[in-house]
Amino acid sequence: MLNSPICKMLGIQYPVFQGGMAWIADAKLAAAVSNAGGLGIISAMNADADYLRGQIKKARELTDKPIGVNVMLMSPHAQEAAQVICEEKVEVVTTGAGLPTKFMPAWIKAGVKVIPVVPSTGIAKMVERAGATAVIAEGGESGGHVGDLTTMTLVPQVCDAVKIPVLAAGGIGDGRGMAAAFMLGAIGVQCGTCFLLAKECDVHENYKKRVIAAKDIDTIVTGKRLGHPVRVLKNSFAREFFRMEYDSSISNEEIEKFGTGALRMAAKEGDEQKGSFMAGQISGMLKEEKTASQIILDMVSQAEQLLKGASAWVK
Ligand code: TUI
Repeated sequence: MLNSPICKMLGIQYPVFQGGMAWIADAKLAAAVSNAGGLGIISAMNADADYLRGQIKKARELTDKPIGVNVMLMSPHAQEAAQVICEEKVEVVTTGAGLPTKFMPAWIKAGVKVIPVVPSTGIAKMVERAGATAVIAEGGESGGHVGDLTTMTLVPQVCDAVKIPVLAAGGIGDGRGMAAAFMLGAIGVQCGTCFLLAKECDVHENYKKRVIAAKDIDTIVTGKRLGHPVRVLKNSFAREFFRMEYDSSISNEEIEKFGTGALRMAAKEGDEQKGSFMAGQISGMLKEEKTASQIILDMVSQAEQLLKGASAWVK
């Protein structure tokens, strides 16, 4: 059976984290993933303390397994989310879109394991020094906020740079990706896009339909000019955003305004024109809805087969 040190460290069965996708990763999805043996993660997104506390309490009713919370560090409510995480004694906090170091002493003091998402070796070393339990090295194949490096190049370099365990994210959607991540030195994976298609994921059905319909080349990175590049599915919103970025007569403020609320419009209203459908480059591989449990079991069993068979290459 596929097992790794992160399973024992966190008290989970399979080394699979579900990404804390804003407007999508709620208590229901996180509890389903944790019940399936992975680590379910609630997104604190841009919401206030009451929302997050409510989601944590709801998840606790749905599962007795460990859960995580993702703090999006660009959120104006990051500070209050950080405090709720301490008060509710969440087992794991993951962070994204910024440096979590100022929050880490309080989390560590409260017994919360801190596992930041990192886009580079420098940031990985910084959070290791600050007491991180592990890091998630996320390549630019992922959906949402992306760094510059690919998973293939980032993961082994982060593994060389730090002593703490490394999980891989970005472009991992089946057992092939998971086995490859282990070969690169990772001891687990985090997947976002494939959990969009979990039956327990209540994202709008148009979002799921778009991911299923997407081909390999159907994502694009927008937001580079604003300093927060975001990978999304191509649609009229994404094309217009991209065009505005290349028009020097349009100010950054106007572009920001154009993007405001677009993720919510995709995730909650399924607005195919004005919505921002964040999704990774593996969208083209995903063809059907499955339960969270089936997603994890299919991925893990395929990875096991591949890793067992890998010695066939060595004569
Ligand atoms: O955070 C993510 N993915 C996200 S956050 C998000 S919400 C959003 N909505 C609109 C615009 C921007 C964000 C959607 N998807 N993934 C983890 C991740 N973290 N990827 C890259 C990073 C990262 C980048 C820079 C982590 C640290 C970092 O530090 C350097 C710095 O300059 O802050």
